[in-house]
Amino acid sequence: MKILITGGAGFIGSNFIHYVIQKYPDYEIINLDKLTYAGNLENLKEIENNPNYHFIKGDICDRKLVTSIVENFKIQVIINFAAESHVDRSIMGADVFIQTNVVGTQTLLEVAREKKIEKFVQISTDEVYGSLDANGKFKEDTPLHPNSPYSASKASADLLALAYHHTFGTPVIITRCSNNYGPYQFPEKLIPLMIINALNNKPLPIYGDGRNIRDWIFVKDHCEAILTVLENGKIGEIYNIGAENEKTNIEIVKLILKELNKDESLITFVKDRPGHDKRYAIDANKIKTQLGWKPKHTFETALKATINWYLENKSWWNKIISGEYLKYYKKWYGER
Ligand code: NAD
Ligand code: TDX
Repeated sequence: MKILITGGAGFIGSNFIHYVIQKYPDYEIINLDKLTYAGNLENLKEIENNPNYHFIKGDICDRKLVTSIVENFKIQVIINFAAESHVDRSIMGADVFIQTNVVGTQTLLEVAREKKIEKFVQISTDEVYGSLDANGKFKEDTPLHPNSPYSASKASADLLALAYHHTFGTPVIITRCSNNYGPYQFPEKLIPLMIINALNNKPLPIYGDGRNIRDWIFVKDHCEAILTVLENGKIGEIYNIGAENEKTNIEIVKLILKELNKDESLITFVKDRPGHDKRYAIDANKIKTQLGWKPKHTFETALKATINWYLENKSWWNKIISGEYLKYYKKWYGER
């Protein structure tokens, strides 16, 4: 199998590449990544010399480049992880989100159509469904109601993917997963940000009252679900992915502090995120019953493993939390 993975130098993409290379050493993987602030080739250091792995620096919006990769490597499958992925950054400036998440996805779909790709997996998110109150869960047929520029751009990409399937028969499958955590996650997202701030004895900024709820899944379970969908998913279908693990943000932060033996006085309540979604919860029964996938990790053990990973990889994140990150951090949190 020859797979084009876009955004493979980011958090989930790099975890996915490690997972697939280990499981199927004979698969050929081509990683196309623009290396934005979120892309990091260190995530893939251990496999960079693997003869079945190829990295190409480039933009998914570059149709000529994508076409030449598909032709030269005889690509059969595209898995599109590439995206601008942080809600707060989409609030600070949405342009690049529309460019990469919407125009970029459409560019890939166009090449997939033209070159008759065998499968196109669009990695989407539960955020396209919007926000829940205390009851209910997102199902695949829950109406789309994205609330942030980020989620609106991801919902747009989903609609384009479905339209390409409907109109041209492009073999699209969409996955919509809940909040991920694990190794290599960029420390702008809740869990790594809180681990690193706690380790540096810096304030832990909690938006609003800390009672917003997210449904957490370990990244390796997400990767396994994506591979399951790639292998057994039905063309034209959407699959929700989640691990039935709802937690308030304040619960998460307290767990991290406890694990690191740090004082709760580090917790600082700050101005809320504008348009902050209250609750996400995934109903993953379709992938469980139809494709036989289920998560293997419990939150307690996988959170501990994640914290240990950040403890053991200080040089990885120390390099990140300077430069662009510092500018972003000062601007966003300075205003709260
Ligand atoms: P990330 O921000 O860590 O990584 C994104 C990667 O895409 C980076 O390597 C970046 O360099 C690359 N990229 C950005 N723009 C590009 C472009 N124009 N061309 C080529 N490469 C480009 O994101 P992530 O958290 O790994 O998320 C991966 C995918 O999964 C995204 O599509 C996201 O919407 C989705 N998702 C994420 C989560 C989560 O909790 N992180 C949950 C559900 C779905
Ligand atoms: O400093 C913070 N303080 C805080 O209270 C940060 C960064 C976050 N939060 C809150 C906001 C959310 O309620 O924590 C929760 C999680 O925030 P993020 O890590 O930014 O994730 P979220 O906004 O839920 O979106 C994530 O899940 C779905 C990913 O970033 C998306 O890429 C994915 O699609």
